[in-house]
Amino acid sequence: MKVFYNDRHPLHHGRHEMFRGALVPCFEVPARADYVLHELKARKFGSIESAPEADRAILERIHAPRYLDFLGTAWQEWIALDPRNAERDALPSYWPIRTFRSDVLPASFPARMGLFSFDAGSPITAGTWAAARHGADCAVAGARSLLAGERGAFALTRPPGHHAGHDFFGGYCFLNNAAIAAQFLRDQGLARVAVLDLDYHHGNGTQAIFYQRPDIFFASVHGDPHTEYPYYLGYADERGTGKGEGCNLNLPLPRGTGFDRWREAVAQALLAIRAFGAEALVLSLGVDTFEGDPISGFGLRSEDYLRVGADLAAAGLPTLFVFEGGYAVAEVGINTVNVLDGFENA
Ligand code: OKP
Ligand code: ZN
Repeated sequence: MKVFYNDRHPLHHGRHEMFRGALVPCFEVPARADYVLHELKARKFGSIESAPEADRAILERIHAPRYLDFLGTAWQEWIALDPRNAERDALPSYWPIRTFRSDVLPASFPARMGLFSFDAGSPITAGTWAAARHGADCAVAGARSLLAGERGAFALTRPPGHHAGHDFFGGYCFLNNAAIAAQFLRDQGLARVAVLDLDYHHGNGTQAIFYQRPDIFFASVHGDPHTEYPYYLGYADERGTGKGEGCNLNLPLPRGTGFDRWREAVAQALLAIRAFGAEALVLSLGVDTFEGDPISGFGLRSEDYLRVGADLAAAGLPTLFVFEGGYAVAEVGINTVNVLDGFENA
């Protein structure tokens, strides 16, 4: 399997995120992707490829131009506020919640930060744009390889993407790599594409982007948002709207769910994807479903991920794996490569 590795990912290294009133060290760290790369090499799995730059027009199929402009200059604007800001990451403090306007683009940078975000846990650093931008390149390159006839491909990148929406960041995500890849597959001629999100956290960004779309199915198995991040989306009654009605499937599960029950839900999602008639699958691959994950609550074990990969292979669709969450840093490599190995060697 070709692995499109974002070698610029270390440029995004947040120092702190706001958590329950305190700045705490970031969970989403460069070592996560390093461990995956290390495990790929140790097991001689796949060929590591680099991705050419994708046209900005491909990103604009998913993201608003004014949002991309904001991300591209955010760090410069942050340090222009105060040179000492170079020593701290940019986090928002204000948000235009209900009754405020979001059509006006304020001149104030902190005001724009809030306009384009939904939490205070997703720091922008000096290299965030460079890392996120090249991550999108990797996702597009992975999609291209499926179009060229590959059965599987892996975009190994961070920061992750599935919480990022048309014009907002949050949940450590800035550009929605999976959505960009799915849209690219459509634009290159596939009639129907599915995104299956197996990260512990609901992929609110991906869902929102495709919610009205009859041609891109979104399915997700995740922690129940009544108690789990991102809280405000991911409920079972969200089924899509307008022409997209019936093309969104949420399967929330309670904190504490183990592999057998989780696997049944994934099987249900795959059946729906088959019934939809998808020609390709984009898999948001978070391994924060692992029992040892520090911020999540499912109970998958490392060996379970081999079976996950085999189940995905049995769906019989060309599949692009896109790396998302997983914070038990030392095990992230084994768990991720187990999925790919299970898929390849099923
Ligand atoms: C991103 B992805 C811990 C609280 C949770 C947000 C979690 C984002 C998860 N400080 N903060 O879906 O893995
Ligand atoms: Zn997650």
